Amino acid sequence: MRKHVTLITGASGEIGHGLIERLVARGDDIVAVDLRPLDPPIAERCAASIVGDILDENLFSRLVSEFEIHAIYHLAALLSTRSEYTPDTAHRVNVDGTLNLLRIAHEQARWHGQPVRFLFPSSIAVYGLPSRAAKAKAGRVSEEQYNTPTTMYGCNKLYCEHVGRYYALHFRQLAADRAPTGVDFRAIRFPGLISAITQPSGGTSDFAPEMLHAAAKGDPCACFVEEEARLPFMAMPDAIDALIHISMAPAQRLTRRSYNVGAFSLSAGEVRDRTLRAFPKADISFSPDVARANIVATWPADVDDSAARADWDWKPAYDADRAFDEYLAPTIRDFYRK
Ligand code: NAD
Ligand code: AKB
Repeated sequence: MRKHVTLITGASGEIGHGLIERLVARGDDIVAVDLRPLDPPIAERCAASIVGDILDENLFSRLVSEFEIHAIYHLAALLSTRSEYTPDTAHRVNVDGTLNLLRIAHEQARWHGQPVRFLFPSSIAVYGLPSRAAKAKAGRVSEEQYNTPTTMYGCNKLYCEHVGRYYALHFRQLAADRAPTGVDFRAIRFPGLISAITQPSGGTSDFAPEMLHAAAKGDPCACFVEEEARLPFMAMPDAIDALIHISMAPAQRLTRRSYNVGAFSLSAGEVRDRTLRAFPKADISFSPDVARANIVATWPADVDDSAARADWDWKPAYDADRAFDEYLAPTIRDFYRK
């Protein structure tokens, strides 16, 4: 008998860290895959922790000979700034990699006869607001608006949302022996995430966590966007909650395959002010990188997450005050004190 497992790709990243702990705590057996090894204390809690590339099909053939996969959290990706520097590689990892995982989900569902839940972290990068004026006017953007991304990462995420929906509903639609595809694809469009215990790299919403982590370490920070640049953000525990919540929602309640989730919206200046309140000696200046700031200008200031609230009872635990006062400031302070 092969062991029933939940597969997590990109497991060594910021979301993977916290997600593994939460899933192990509720009794899931985890198989983790990442190019980078997991921290040993986390790896020890997994059924298997594999250092490998999601583009390596042999890796997955070996894996399915040993494990039966019932859910996939497909986190592996190159984030937005890194993707702009290597767009071809980004397309391979973000799109071809996702196709590999969707194919595995379909094959596994056919093997064991049950749907495979496929959780996909999409992003506010799927939006492309045409100007700063349009962004200011748009306010909270709903899922169907401004689906005109201006980054390779945003294009990759939007396409993968579509191809995920295709795998769930239409894959093999002309086959004579057509059966349900078995791929239960669910995507969340995350805002910029802020973790107290990991630091991001390669993203464009990174300016907010960079400020906080630099302040806690006593390092200076030159913010790469202008003070007025505004994005939606979310504390990492809420992001993990959102993934677990949507994974457990009854399929018949879901009215769409991709959902916005919101928590709070802050300008870079407001992040600086909150950081200074927690770390009064912080040395934060603004030195905008025009190209990166222009990417932020195409992402919405806030999102309309009413569908997630109605369909699977989404409600963030952390607004801006709670996120900074009860999670970020005290946890980051403790983290760097150790
Ligand atoms: P991260 O960069 O910390 O983690 C991504 C992980 O993927 C890394 O550990 C990396 O080594 C791994 N990876 C990259 N290419 C790989 C490959 N070819 N094979 C195997 N592993 C590979 O990012 P994160 O913040 O943990 O994000 C996880 C997911 O959530 C990503 O898909 C990201 O697009 C999405 N997301 C993140 C945010 C955010 O603000 N952090 C916001 C929206 C969406
Ligand atoms: C990035 O900036 O690339 C990510 C995201 C918002 O998807 N943090």
